[in-house]
Amino acid sequence: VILVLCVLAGFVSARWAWKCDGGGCERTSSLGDGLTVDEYPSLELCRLVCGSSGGVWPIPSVYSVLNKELLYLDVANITFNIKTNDDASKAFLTDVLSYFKDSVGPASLNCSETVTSLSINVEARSESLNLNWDTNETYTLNGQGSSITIVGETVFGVRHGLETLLQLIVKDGACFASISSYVISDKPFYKHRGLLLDTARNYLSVDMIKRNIVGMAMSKLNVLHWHMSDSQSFPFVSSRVLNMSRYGAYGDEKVYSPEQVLDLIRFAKIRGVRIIPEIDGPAHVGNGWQWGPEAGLGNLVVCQNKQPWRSYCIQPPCGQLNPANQNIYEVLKNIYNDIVDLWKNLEAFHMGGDEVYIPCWNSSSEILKYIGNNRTEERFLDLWAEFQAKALEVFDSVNGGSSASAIVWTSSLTAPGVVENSLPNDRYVIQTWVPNSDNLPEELLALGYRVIISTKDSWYLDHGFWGSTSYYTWRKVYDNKILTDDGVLGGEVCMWGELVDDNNVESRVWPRAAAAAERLWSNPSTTSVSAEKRFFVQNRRLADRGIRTSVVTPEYCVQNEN
Ligand code: CP6
Repeated sequence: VILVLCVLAGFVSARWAWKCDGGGCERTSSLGDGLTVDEYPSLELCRLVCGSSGGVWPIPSVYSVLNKELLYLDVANITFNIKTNDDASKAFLTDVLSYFKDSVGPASLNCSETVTSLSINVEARSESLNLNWDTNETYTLNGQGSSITIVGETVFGVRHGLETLLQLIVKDGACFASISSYVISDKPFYKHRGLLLDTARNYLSVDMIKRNIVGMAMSKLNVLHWHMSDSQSFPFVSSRVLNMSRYGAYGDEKVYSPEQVLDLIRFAKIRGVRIIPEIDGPAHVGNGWQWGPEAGLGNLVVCQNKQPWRSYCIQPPCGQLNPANQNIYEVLKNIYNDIVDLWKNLEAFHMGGDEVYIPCWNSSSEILKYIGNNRTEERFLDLWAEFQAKALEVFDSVNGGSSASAIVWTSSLTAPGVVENSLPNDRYVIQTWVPNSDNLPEELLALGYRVIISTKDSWYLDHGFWGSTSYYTWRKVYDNKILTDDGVLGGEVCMWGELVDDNNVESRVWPRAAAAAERLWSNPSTTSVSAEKRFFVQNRRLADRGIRTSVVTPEYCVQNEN
């Protein structure tokens, strides 16, 4: 009976074979009695052997196959050897390796192939545990039969190597397989490879943020830009200014406590992701700031909820900080202090600085009194620049005097002709969100600013809020080639939160953020056309890890070459 079952099982798996025809993987139509040469039992295995760069996403700089013969692995028995110069790096890599073990999949169930046990040797050459724009993320990955060696300049490079290795260990029914011998050497094109999540328009649970961080780690994205606050809500629990979340959160549970923030920072770091927090201002504020008068601090915010909103802001509900009231800086200082306490080594901080609407300030008698009779646009821009300078000064005062980079969005304050006199180019990094047709990024680079690019016509994942129905497909995201100037730190795809919450955010972010990830890590000269098959594989990996990623094509196109 057992013999009959085995023959049947062989028969069935043969039906579902994929054939490597040199250029790609084709579903075989033959009902055979087992696999012939160049036939593989699963599409994933076929792509590993036959597809470009083993199906690895983002595509590595160098990928050479020395022996493509399959090797079946006993993933329950992996020996790890960690080589570092210090205990902290060793402890960090121990955490990364346990992430690796948890991610490789359930230990081999009942694999009928002969399995080899794996020995994974990892080495981080330098001692730095800081993840920032100077971090060297280079790695080499050398697979020689059952022995795998990953060498990175830093632990973060090693981590990327392990992420690549995860993609090269492919599940095949009850077995895990890899190819026998290969060498990969890899490094990122851009230093800053980000995803913006907005938890102010709608609350996202800590678990949901973590799920997105896992997707980021899988695609070697390294910055989670956390847009924590906006005019609608202030969910961050500031221990020094508890009123912010008391007045500003959507509910008692819809907050991020200090413990949760610490947990997220740590969770992200193990996955090679640094979280850059954004407390937006002086515009995009409101909820959370309304307690000033009761506390004897005066009006901290002006135009809050003022109608008709189009006269006072760009998006309702209106609200802008009141720069005539010096108490706002003491409150900001306390909020920043809590942020600095949690983040410790905060080397980049996002100050927002977007979409200040001058008519709001111009409608406040308090502010008009403060600025005197000169009510020109230049005077209001000066007031705004004064806000940025004072906010940065209080930030510096609590950040141990270290000069972290301050990131701001492009706005009328960052226009050439204004920006040079408002924001020193050695302190500010400017995040551009103009369409590709606009040459503002070039102009800012010429003025000596470093920039992060979030192209509005390709990298805004929230499209729809402004009434358009066009959908930003993964191809459009992938094909958005950004400037390659040294001053371009990289880019971010933005998931603004007006129309997403825990129910749909994952499927709007994924797999498009993975498309941006390859643009930012590999920056291939080719387009999405040649990346398509690997991209489909990556999307399956995301789904296999439990991420509710969107499907981007009929499965037919995933299974067939043409
Ligand atoms: N929220 C904040 C937003 C946007 C910005 N800042 C935004 C503007 C235009 C589009 C999408 C998003 N929702 N705080 C601009 C940086 Cl099309």
